[in-house]
Amino acid sequence: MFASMPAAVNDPEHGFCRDCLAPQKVARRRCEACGSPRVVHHGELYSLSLAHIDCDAFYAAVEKRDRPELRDKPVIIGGGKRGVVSTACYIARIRGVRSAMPMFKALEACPDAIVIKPDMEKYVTVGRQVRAMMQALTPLVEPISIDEAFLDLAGTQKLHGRPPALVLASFARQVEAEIGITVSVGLSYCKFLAKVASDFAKPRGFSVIGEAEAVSFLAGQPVTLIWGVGKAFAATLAQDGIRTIGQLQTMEQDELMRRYGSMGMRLYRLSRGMDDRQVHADHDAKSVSAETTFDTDLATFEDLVPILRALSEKVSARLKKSGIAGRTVVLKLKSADFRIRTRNRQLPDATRLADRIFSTGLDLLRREADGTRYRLIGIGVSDLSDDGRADPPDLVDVGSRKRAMAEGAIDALRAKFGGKAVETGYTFGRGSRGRPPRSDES
Ligand code: TTP
Ligand code: MG
Ligand code: MG
Repeated sequence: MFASMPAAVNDPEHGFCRDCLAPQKVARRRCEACGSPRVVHHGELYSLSLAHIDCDAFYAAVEKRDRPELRDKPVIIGGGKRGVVSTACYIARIRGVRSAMPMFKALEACPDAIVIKPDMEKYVTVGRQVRAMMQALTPLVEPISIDEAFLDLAGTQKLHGRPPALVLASFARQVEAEIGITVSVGLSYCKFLAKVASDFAKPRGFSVIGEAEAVSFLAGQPVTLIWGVGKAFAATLAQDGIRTIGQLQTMEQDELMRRYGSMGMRLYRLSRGMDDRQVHADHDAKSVSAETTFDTDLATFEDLVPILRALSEKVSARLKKSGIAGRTVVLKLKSADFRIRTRNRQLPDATRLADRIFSTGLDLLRREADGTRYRLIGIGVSDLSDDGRADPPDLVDVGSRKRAMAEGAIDALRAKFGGKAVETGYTFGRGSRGRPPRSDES
């Protein structure tokens, strides 16, 4: 039926129902066929093909699926050593609970919440199932994190017999029916706005941002909507009197670049809805790491620490250079008898900071420094993503923000004077014992 739709369906009257998928001939609030209020109308509905899909309250949704008695209760996933909220269901969010909030604060806001410790293995499995379903729609699926991905559906209409918008709505229904969690879909012409759109009407959302309204839509939005504009950068912009994307739209490219360097270019382009980044399928590097083999085996924690520090800095430098960040820190050790040990830990947020990579690696190393003689150590991060949301100011660990700022300053000095200009306590004067003589990196 849909394959025979005329190509020029960029007609605001056209739409469909997200519940029964029936086409809508006129713009009404309820579906002509089933009466559902979940109808979508948009002038570019059948010409847009770049989507971002993100699962709603992902960890909490998986737990609710497995414990239906929790369906109408406020549920928080989190706890553990750091005592922060990983995620909260939408009922708990209405009461003020947010990701990364210290647990005691979350429970102040919502004392009757049910707190569940994360079961990462389960979430990874569900994340993979959702991803496999996405890959059945198009080979161009670019995962961004455990619960979200970009999809490029251009040219798939013939295969599916219907335009991308309908394929996506049908996908959302299928995930609900087969996996038992919900997703939100953003449909646009570029990655930036597809992601903005998927975030716009959560949960169970389906938002469309077309080329026609991109600039006017963006004009009224805060600068923090732009990829890479976190709290700190937003504060810098606010000092310069810039709060909305509309203000950026009135500024010249030269001025933005003069003021904010490479970020200025991003502000210039994204504020105008210009984003030509392609969707890359998932076969690129899955992790960034560095490792080194020693001349003679090392067994003590003290000997291994400075090497770990140097390697963490190497990994961090590469992440920063590529504009990516990783959420899982992986420590690798090879013992004198060639047995490989890998230990990993997931962080609450992706990082690209040497300090975070190192301190997490250090925690992991402590347990492995048990007298075993090692011939190799490596550190890396996986679960890679764009660095836009990496390293937010840490609510619990007030020191970490200062360290992040210090690391930014060190990076700037290194950029100016070369890599060796600044050395931190651990790598400085590491002497002759902690020598990484050969550096065989992966
Ligand atoms: P998100 O997609 O950012 O959040 P969410 O799926 O919980 O909620 P939303 O409906 O707004 O998309 O993150 C996916 C999962 O990653 C989330 O369920 C838990 C985990 N996570 C953390 O552990 N810590 C964090 O600070 C955030 C933001 C997410
Ligand atoms: Mg999500
Ligand atoms: Mg997500």
